[in-house]
Amino acid sequence: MDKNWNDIDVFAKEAIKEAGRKIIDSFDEVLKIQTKTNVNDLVTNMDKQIEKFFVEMIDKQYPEHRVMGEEGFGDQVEDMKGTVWIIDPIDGTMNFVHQQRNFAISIGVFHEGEGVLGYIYDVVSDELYHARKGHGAFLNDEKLSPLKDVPIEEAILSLNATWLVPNRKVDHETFIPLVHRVRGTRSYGSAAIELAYIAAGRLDGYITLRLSPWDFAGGKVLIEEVGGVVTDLNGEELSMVDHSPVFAGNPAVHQEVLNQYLKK
Ligand code: 2AM
Ligand code: CA
Ligand code: CA
Ligand code: CA
Repeated sequence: MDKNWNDIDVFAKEAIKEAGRKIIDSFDEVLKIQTKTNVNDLVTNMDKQIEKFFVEMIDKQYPEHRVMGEEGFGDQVEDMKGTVWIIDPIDGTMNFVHQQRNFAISIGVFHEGEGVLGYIYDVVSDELYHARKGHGAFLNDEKLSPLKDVPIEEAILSLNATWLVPNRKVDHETFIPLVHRVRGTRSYGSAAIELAYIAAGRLDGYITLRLSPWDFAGGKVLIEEVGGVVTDLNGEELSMVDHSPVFAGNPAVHQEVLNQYLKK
């Protein structure tokens, strides 16, 4: 191993906590809000400022690493060679703007295509989910347990209502029988938080139709470290350089839902 992953882990956690303080401090200031792909796809000056903060910190400390960030201040990353930081500075921007809660910083650090470090920081709850491949996953200082098998009837499924009404991504009837069968459904509006909740056993499945690598990179490392599964809707491995539908869950729920509802 040519890298000191422990040092990188300590550095990442310090940077994430500092970024969290910057976000909390910004609550007193007026946000500049712009739209991206559509009127409901929001971005603020804080999304940009926090991404720039990470890019500058990483460039200084680890100039040989590359950074893929949602807001485009990092590198143009088209392959996963070497060490790549995949960063969403604020995941759940709509929640950040409207609620000042239920948003997170999400970071995955990959080496030669393999997820090594994963972080999701729910800033307002001060919950830092962190994992290092082969060394366990944690919520703050508490070690997360391997995910237990849950029957579909007792599963809590995270699914946005968007996918149950006519939409451009999927036949809106697809998930109705599954929604009827599970114990309950939830939607938190932050992919990173939903993935962190899977890792913590607070949710048993999460289905969404279009995410980018910065939405799921940190969560994938976390979930895999507790024995969960993160794939596309066909059960195939996710690309770390392309957007994709995402289905994450504990292993039993993931397999059953794939076999009975998705792989048809
Ligand atoms: P974001 O807040 O970082 O943009 C909202 O249901 C979740 O989907 C959030 O995690 C959000 O991330 C993500 N998402 C991905 N692509 C999106 C888009 N084009 N518009 C809004 N949210 C998007
Ligand atoms: Ca966004
Ligand atoms: Ca996001
Ligand atoms: Ca974002």
